[in-house]
Amino acid sequence: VHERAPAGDKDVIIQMFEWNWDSIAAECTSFIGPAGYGFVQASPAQEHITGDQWWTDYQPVSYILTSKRGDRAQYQNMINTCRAAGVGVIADTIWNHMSGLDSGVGVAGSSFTHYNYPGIYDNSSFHHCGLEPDDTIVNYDNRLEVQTCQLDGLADLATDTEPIRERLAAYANDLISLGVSGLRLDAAKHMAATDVANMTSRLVGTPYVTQEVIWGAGEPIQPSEYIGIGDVMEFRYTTALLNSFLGSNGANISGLQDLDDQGWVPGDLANVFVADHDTERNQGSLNANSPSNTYLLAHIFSLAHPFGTPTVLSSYVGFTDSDLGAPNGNSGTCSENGGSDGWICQHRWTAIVGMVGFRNEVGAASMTNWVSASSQQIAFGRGSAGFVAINNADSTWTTTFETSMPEGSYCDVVSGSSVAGICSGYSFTVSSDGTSNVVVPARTAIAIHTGAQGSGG
Ligand code: AAO
Repeated sequence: VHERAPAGDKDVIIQMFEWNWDSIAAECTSFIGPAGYGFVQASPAQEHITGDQWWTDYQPVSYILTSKRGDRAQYQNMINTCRAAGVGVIADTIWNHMSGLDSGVGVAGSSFTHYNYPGIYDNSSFHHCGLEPDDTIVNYDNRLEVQTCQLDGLADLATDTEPIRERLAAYANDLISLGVSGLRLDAAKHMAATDVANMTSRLVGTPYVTQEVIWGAGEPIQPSEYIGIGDVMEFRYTTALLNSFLGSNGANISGLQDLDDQGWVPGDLANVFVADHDTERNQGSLNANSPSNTYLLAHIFSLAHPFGTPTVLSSYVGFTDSDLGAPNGNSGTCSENGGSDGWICQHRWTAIVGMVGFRNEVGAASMTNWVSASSQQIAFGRGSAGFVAINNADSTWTTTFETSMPEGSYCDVVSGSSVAGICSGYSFTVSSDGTSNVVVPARTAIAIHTGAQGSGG
């Protein structure tokens, strides 16, 4: 079992999709650390195929730590700088496969062919499943095919054999030796859970582990098979937020109270997210183009609800193009409350930063005072430390909420923050009986917590 941040105690991860190492380092110091995030998940570090598309990263060709985003020294500097700002780095790692190309030269100069990576792997290092004409996965209802054929034609490493297990554990341990705090295991579903467990048992220390195992209807491979290893990315949560906030497929946000009840992986082993880099592209989730503020409201929900360890995707515009690589030479840039130069900088949005503060303040406090005024209006508290109301309807929600919070005047952290006791956004009072009279405009939310007291605004 691997390390994880205690619930609510600086446990929020930002997926810094495609940000280069120098820009992540700078952002850790100037913003991410002070804002109270726990971790940044950086794009893959190992040498990959050349090309302008973002997905070149997911076709590794060697274990040299040189990618589009920087070299080994820059990666080390990013880890050191982020750690000094109180932020751990999670490495996105690829254990399942190598490239899908017939031949080429990687970004660090390594020559390769589909099944030959000189000095590392040869033809015998790969599964050749023989179940499909070109060995590429077609049928997700066949466990053996999913785990021994090729995902998108990517050369499938024989993770059931000793040399491969040894090589991949050495790769992960190299990253750990540089100081990474955790690992994302890309395409974990395409490796047998016993293979993954064997390799993680060889890791030095107890890094946080989150595994990409996409649940699919009727598929034999289940996310639950992987929970003994570490966290699992719970895509059913992502789908539920998509449907609930859009009011599609009969779902509504009033159905999101008890998420331990849904047959998903347990909350303390679930890594949850409104969107990741795949789903923002393939309509598998809400994204920054979603209507009626639903993308932001879903983030507020995700950071307020106790279920799971949340990841916030920070990405760039143009994700509707499935190939487009990152802007500005992969150098992430933000303005005060958002992005610039093509970057969106979701992690800087006022409401998201405010809710990270909320989450850190409420910690492991359980949900209290759940109320749902209609199918698209919910509110709940977190112990006596915080209270949130989300109005995902097209009409104003005016009511007297019962909170469990102490009497006081609090800043709404969705619209602003508390600066020396003055609220830069709205403020709300809680009276001695815990009630608060609140007006929540259509398609907005309000959130207050004991760490942001103040008045005015
Ligand atoms: C590129 C080219 C390809 C070319 C290949 C080789 O695009 O045309 O063949 O190179 O030369 C990324 C890109 C790929 C890219 C690849 C390598 O997305 O386009 O290929 O880099 O450069 C499956 C896997 C999952 C994987 C996902 C994309 O299970 O692990 O496909 N995600 C990760 C990364 C991803 C990356 C890779 C893996 C590869 O996050 O960025 O690919 O390293 C169902 C199945 C899922 C399956 C999806 C998509 O999901 O259950 O297992 O994911 O289909 O095939 C609902 C359903 C759910 C369904 C989902 C589909 O949610 O409930 O069952 O919809 O959206």
